[in-house]
Amino acid sequence: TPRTQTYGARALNFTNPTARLILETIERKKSNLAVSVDVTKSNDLLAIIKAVGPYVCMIKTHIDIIDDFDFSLIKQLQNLGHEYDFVYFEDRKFADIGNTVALQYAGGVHKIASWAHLTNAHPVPGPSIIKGLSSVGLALGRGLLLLAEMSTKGSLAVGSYTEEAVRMARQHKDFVIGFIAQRRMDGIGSQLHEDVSQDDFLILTPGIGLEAKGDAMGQQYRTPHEAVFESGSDIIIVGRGIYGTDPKAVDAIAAKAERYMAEGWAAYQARLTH
Ligand code: S5P
Repeated sequence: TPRTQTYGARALNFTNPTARLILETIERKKSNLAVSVDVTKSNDLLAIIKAVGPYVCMIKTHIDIIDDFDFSLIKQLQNLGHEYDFVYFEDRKFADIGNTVALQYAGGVHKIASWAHLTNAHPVPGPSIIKGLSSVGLALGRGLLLLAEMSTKGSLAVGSYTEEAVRMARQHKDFVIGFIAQRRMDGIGSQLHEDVSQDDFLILTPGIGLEAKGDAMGQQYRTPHEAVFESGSDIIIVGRGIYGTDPKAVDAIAAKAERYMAEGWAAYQARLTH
């Protein structure tokens, strides 16, 4: 099963080029760490990416929180991506009808589809949201994650909602490459007599922290070991646990990234042999 396959071997389970690129990058860099850089100034964003670049397979952005956004920032982001060998995940959390999300994904100020390898969507509108986004992203080789679960206290993405999200993904495996979730989704949402044993989806897990248990706004943290070893997650997403409160403290930020990378990789290696 995917849980005990190496990342490199799992690249062959996918036809989507972004899924393959992510798995090959993880294998090459021996890092299943994605850093979520939720800062509001372009210069801080670039400085943090430079600091954590050597330790990540992926950088997750919220491009719409950048106060001084100018499209020239994208070229600089792409250069760093090439220099340090990681992919971009724009955490846009699309949630509208197909026609609207296609416009939001392709255009506006941020032109997400033109640079983000990966983005995500809430399954709440149903399969039409995948249709809309894939009409833009599929031909570009992009990938999509569905938010099957959330890390927050009282999340409504549970039970049959999560199961339906997995069913929607199974119908669109060319474009939907995985989930934002807190655990593996293997077998979840499968219909009677359906063989899903060969299904592979990437599980990206936010709400990861080694020190805090949560924040004042409902975020809940688990450790890399809990996510990757116990729950079978593939990629840990870490934000404030790495960049803390001072975006200028780049040495401390780099050291934290190295630590999370080591913890995430150790948990994966332990998983392979258990
Ligand atoms: O369920 C979720 C899904 C996401 S994508 N919970 C989350 O926290 N996220 C995102 O992960 C969130 O938008 C933020 O960018 C990041 C977590 O940041 P941290 O600082 O709490 O690690």
